[in-house]
Amino acid sequence: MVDIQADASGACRGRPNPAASPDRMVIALAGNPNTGKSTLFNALTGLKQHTGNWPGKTVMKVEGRYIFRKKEFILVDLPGTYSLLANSVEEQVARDFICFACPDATVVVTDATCLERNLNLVLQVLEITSRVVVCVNMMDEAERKKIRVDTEILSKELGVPAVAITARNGRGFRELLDAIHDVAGGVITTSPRLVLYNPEIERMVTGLEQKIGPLLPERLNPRWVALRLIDGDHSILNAIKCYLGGNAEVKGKVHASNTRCS
Ligand SMILES: Nc1nc2c(ncn2[C@@H]2O[C@H](COP(=O)(O)OP(=O)(O)OP(=O)(O)O)[C@@H](O)[C@H]2O)c(=O)[nH]1
Ligand SMILES: [Mg+2]
Repeated sequence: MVDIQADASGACRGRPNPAASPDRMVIALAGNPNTGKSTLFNALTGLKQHTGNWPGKTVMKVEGRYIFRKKEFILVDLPGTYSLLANSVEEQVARDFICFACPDATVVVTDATCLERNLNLVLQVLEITSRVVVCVNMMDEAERKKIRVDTEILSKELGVPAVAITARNGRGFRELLDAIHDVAGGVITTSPRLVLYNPEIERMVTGLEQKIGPLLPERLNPRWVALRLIDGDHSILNAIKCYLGGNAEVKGKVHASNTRCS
């Protein structure tokens, strides 16, 4: 089993994930608790991650693999979270993996029966990375409740592929695997919908983004880091320090830029 660590030193300094190669993609499975991530993970990898009908079953990330179109995909089942603001261990594990381990794609698993609530996390992930596939799970339940989900419109609105599945019986898997393959391999170029904040915040973001952009690794989104700093999320400074291999100079410069801006 390939060991993928979100904290693999230097993993994100403009270099792809060390576990990745042209024939091996690293895919993160994110989503709200109880949306069926582990059920999907088990179905694709043949492993037996614990699943059950209560939130918070997956606490740490777990890795498995599957082969599709002669390529190896390392699938990482992340803990369920409602946000990526690092307010809990689960949120921090999920955030750090998506931000710093440089997955080739992140699949956000949502529950078709309460899609609106799930989209909050989708928008947060889209602020971090453009390599996203939105997976609309529990279609069997949605149909039972006479809920219709138009994945074509959803995909257009979000700017990334959206695929409807039922993880329990494998419905929609082929389309999902195609979408993951295409996004991870860069066959599809996405244009994720970004949340725009009020003009004052946008001005601050632009200023900060310009200052910290050159200091950050290529695949770490400066807009997202700027938003977190404006939000007063100091854990991001520690995460940057940690994942940039303890580069105190970078941390100091980012910190100074943030202080000047605020
Ligand atoms: N009806 C239906 N139930 C599903 C489907 N997928 C998963 N479930 C059920 O939903 C519950 C939660 O599934 P999990 O796979 O454990 O969810 P999870 O997202 O990994 O949960 P956390 O680890 O807590 O974040 C389980 O009872 C699953 O059997 C589906 O497509 N349809
Ligand atoms: Mg789980």
